[in-house]
Amino acid sequence: KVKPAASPAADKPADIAGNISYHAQYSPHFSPLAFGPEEAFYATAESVRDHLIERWNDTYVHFHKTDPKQTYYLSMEYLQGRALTNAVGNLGITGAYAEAVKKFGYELEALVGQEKDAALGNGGLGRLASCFLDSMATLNLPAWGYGLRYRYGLFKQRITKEGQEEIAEDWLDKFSPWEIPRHDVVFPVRFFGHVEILPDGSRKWVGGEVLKALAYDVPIPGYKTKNAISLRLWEAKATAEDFNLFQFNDGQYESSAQLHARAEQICAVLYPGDATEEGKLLRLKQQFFLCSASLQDMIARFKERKADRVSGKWSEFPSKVAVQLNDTHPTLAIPELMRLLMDEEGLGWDEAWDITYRTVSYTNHTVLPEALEKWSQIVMRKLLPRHMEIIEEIDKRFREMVVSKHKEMEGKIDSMKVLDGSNPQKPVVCMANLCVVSSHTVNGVAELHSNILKQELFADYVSIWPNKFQNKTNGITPRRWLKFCNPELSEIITKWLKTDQWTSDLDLLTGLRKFADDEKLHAEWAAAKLACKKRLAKHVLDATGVTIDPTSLFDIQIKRIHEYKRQLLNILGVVYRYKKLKEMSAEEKQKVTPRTVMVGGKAFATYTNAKRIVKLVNDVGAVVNNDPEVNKYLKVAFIPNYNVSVAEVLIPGSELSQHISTAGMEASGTSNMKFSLNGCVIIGTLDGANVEIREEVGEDNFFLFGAKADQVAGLRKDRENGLFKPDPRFEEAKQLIRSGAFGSYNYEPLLDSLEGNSGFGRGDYFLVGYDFPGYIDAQDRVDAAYKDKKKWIKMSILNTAGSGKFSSDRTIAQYAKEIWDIKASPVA
Ligand code: DL6
Repeated sequence: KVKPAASPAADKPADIAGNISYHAQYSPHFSPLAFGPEEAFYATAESVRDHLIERWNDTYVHFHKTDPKQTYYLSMEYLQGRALTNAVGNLGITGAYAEAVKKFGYELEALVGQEKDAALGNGGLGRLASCFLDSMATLNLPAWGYGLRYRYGLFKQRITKEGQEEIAEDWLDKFSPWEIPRHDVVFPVRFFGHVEILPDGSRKWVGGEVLKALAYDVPIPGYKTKNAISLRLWEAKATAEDFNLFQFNDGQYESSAQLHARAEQICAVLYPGDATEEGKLLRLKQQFFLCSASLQDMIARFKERKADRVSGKWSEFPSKVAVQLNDTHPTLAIPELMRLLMDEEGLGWDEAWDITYRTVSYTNHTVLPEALEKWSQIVMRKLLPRHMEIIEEIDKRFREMVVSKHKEMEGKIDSMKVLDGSNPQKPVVCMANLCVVSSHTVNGVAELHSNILKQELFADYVSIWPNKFQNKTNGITPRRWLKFCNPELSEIITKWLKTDQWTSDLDLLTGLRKFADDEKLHAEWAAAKLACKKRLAKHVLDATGVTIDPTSLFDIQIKRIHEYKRQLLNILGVVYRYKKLKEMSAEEKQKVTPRTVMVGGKAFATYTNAKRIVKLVNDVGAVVNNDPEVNKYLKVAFIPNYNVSVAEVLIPGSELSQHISTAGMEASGTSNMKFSLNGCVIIGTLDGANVEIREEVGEDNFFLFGAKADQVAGLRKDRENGLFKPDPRFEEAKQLIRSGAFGSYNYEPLLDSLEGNSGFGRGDYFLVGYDFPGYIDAQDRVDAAYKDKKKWIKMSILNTAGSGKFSSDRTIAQYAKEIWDIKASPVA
């Protein structure tokens, strides 16, 4: 009944409704007879997209005219989640859209639930990239993200009797209303082939197969600004010329379109299994595809913005372009930029190297040896022969530089080399070393992590380049992670601070400290928390069938399942708690703090021990939840398919969250920041950003336990030498699992990993046994503190009040000033 309006709506609900109606009719993806919640979501999203496109176009034109230095963030992962709430929220049109969709009989929240998560990432690294985009746009920075448009996002996790099952996540099943296919932005990307030496001595990479990279742009709106930046995602394509019509007509359907099939594989999934040689090759292809397409695009834009750049002016490049490598996955940007500058643009090595070095910077996100990428030189040479030559030259020149300028470091060269041929059968390229040698700046993601980089992983380089290494403590966007996901608490904060400016100046939250004992605030705070807990309890019931009590303590651990993150420590603690409850008299139980433990996270499909942990949590839950003697005091729920949208429900409803990695192993963590911001108290080790969170919120408002990072190596040695004496409580917990109390599944390989070095045992590398007693004691302190409601609410308020430092606006402002040297450029 609403009159269609073709032009983008203003912020008037009637106009907006007209525009939604227009999209329902003229951007039809569905039968004209249907306008259910799904159709309404797509029409609404397309209407919002009109606003985004306007801003995004204006921002592009503005940057084109003003030609500022621009940053390009290269990342294999983005965990964008849903976009609708964020888009209307950042544009300041939530109320108008909520009213508009009412005209069609819908609540905006109901439509929001129709959207699929864009899960083009795996965990913290990908979500960090998405938070960074939000902050770049909000701070009006000339900055873009580049990534891959994976057909299937991170798998959907289903929990069955056997444990985790993985199902392809089809986020593009219908279509994504947020992306704009750019048929005008296409670049060739070559694989395989060989290097030819031309008569003038220059080199050229020829032959092999050439695919096309097609751009899809996702506009990223800033909060309360006219700027909208781009997340440009590449898709691989083959062309009509690659299609063999003769073979097709001859009935050879598969061979007629071989290149098309190979193109489809490139962006099929994020992190394809790499146990096979084919899998490894595909991953390397993906990485190169991202780097090559993105760099060609940057160079094209560099030229486009000033006519005289077509014929050179290359020395200007680093003052116009900054490239940030998000971990080592986009390392190939280094040799690719060198190749483009030398072989395509005709520069000599020295000039190309100077430009590359001044353009590229690298963020390290892990010190885990297995996560530090090493690529086979054989595979690299086959797939990227010219790049292998360039990497060899970089390695050679680096060694020569050390010998000539840092003689004292000559003996250390082995730890710094780019090419490692120590195993002649399997020579490798050390990607992190290539990044350090070729970047002007290297940063870690929390103070502790950056210190470990300087003192351990990259210590030898520090002697050569003392000023190359920086820290940039991670951050999270306060818009998605408080304002939009927790409207109840946000309103209270705005009311007590008498401003909503905290959403873009998060340090203002410290203003809550002076009300930390105010009873009125306590009552409002507790009511908001309870509302969020009820919403969460409904999610748990819908997703698992487990009923949980919103008055119990909500204790949450959500993150990728990994042995170093120690979900096993958590569940062993639960098993011990269960055992004690079983031994208690009815009177003793009356004194217990009822608790609901929730664990969520995905285990990588081939990571067997992580999958065993998922199974164990589920098995323990099945027994505990159905035990009438215990289930009033303890419930355990494994939350399936943890993703950004699920986190947006879980985090606001949390009271205690677990960040309990072995010290020194979690580079930063970012969910710890989200929890603390939402007034959740942390139980944790001195690891990653926990250290800084504890400093900010105050040590009385953080439950600390466990070994410190600098003790870990010694404790592992002690363990090896038989000097470790396990706490009886640790033994009791393991024994109860071994007794079959939680089913007959064979948990021996998991439990044995906590024992000595025999059998499956790896000598408890992650120190679960060492930290167990401290963990149980800390949990006892939690129980006691929770009984004192006043004390707990005060701790909760002080957590929120101390979270200002962890805004990604702060992090990105530091990158902009201290690494990229870029400045805000707002659209007028
Ligand atoms: O920096 C973002 C994020 C950190 O918060 C996590 O602590 C860290 O584990 C993660 N790193 C990675 C890289 N690979 N691994 N493991 O995902 O980065």
